[in-house]
Amino acid sequence: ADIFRDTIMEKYPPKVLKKRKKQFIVREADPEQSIQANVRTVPGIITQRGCCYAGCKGVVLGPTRDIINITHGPIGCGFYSWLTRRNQTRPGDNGENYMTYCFSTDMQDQNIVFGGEKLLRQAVQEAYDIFHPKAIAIFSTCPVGLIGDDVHVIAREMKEQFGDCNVFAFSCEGYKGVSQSAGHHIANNQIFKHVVGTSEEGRTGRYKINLLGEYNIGGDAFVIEELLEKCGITLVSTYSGNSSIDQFASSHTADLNCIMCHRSINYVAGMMETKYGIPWIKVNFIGAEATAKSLRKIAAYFEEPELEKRVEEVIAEEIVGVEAVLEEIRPRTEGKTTMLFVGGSRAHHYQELFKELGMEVLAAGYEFGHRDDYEGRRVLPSIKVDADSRNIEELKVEQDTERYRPRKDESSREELEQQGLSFSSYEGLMPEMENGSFVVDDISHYEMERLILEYRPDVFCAGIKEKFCVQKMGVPMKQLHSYDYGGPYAGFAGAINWYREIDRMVGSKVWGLIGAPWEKNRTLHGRFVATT
Ligand code: CFM
Ligand code: HCA
Repeated sequence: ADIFRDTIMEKYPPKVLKKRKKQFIVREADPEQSIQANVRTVPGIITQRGCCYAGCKGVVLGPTRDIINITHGPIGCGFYSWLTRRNQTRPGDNGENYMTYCFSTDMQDQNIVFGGEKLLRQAVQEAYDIFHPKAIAIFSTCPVGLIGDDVHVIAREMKEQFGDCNVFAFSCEGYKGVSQSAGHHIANNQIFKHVVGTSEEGRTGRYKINLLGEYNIGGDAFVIEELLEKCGITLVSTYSGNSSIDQFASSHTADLNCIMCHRSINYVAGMMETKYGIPWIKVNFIGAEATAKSLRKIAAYFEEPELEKRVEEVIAEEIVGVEAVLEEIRPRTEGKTTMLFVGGSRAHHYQELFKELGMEVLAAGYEFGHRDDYEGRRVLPSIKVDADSRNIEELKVEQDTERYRPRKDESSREELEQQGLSFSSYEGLMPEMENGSFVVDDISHYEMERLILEYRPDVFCAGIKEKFCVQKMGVPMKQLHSYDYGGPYAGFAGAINWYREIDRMVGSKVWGLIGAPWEKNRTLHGRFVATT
């Protein structure tokens, strides 16, 4: 593996080679092994990354149904981010759902020259007049930051003027930061500042949790909602799959935060703990085993035998179906191989599902994960803050004088830790990976092609930009962002869907038949003759 890696790296100029080597590593037994991440992509390399605006507007805020999201900028950004992420929702009680709309200020050249503030005010007013929504959010695209429109002042003034509509803005210009990841942080900050804690009317129940970092792609959140309900656990809010602004507003009334996607949402969890005293734990509902483990963690936290009993009953009930399907499928998938390159958490979470199928992960990596997503949160103090991350505001959060209420005192927290429930912790992707496998940050198309040619995995997992390149190489490709047209894959029901899907994909004969006809049988022959 080391030699092969060097042959890939060999093609790079020395400076690029030096940088890529730190981001393209062969997994070793060393628990301290480190990787470089969350740094700028080398210009000219074909990356899969997206921009800060995508992370803020598309990812974190996109799935919330009843906030009108206005893209302030030229029409392309708004249009491109319109319904591309398969984040599903149910219309709320009042039927409000703006997700099917695309709101944009449609900035033109003259607005770039003379300023776009007037245009933005008009758009916010128009949205308010037509829809009377509970909230309007403004998202800045690249030119807004360059020309200096003050979106925050406009938001504040219009909020005051309306009186019954929360208006807030995001300085999430595409270029801010090295990837989508910057946009997650900015989204977390503004939701925390302008929405969390603005309503005390949350859902009531004995076991109240928030689910953070679950975006309901392909209906995943629906499956988890159902499962939690079956266990008698009350979901106060989800950030942000199938969510509404009222859920965020009252999310500080929950007693536990459960983090699915650590990368995109850990900031809100940290801030809620400081301000309101809500602890957080890492969960993962991708994989049947992982789902059972996550439910047990939640039950352990509440320390109520009644809940623990109910959770065990639900697991026992659900696992029967899972095991029956695995028994049928696993003989066909056992020993097959895969590679996963996705965002900032799925390249880790989906390894659970492959393990259940007896498949081997040859290579994995994130587009924009940070070192803590690879190596675990223990490395946080050693992460260097560079110019790109310094760019993004760190909110100074303090205990709420009235509403701070530690949900667990020190001694019961310690006791739970001793029993194996760890708080505020995430181990990352790397411990999951076998020695000799590859961990690659911000993989390029060139590196991806070399890996595929050398190892020919039985299925390759990534996004739309890789999809057709991979399929043309005769390798089945599963999109782990949109799930292609499939899903849900979360929870027990989702795991069953996944097993069936992967079984079909690795068993299909069609991929062996796609050699181009001219590769076998050349019909045209030619000779290049130089002319003077
Ligand atoms: Fe979290 Fe996500 Fe992901 Fe992500 Fe994304 Fe996504 Fe993703 Mo695409 S929030 S980091 S920014 S799990 S949109 S739902 S699939 S890259 S791995
Ligand atoms: C984004 C969204 C994306 C893109 C997916 C892909 C998603 O990063 O802006 O490249 O296939 O999940 O929809 O990650």
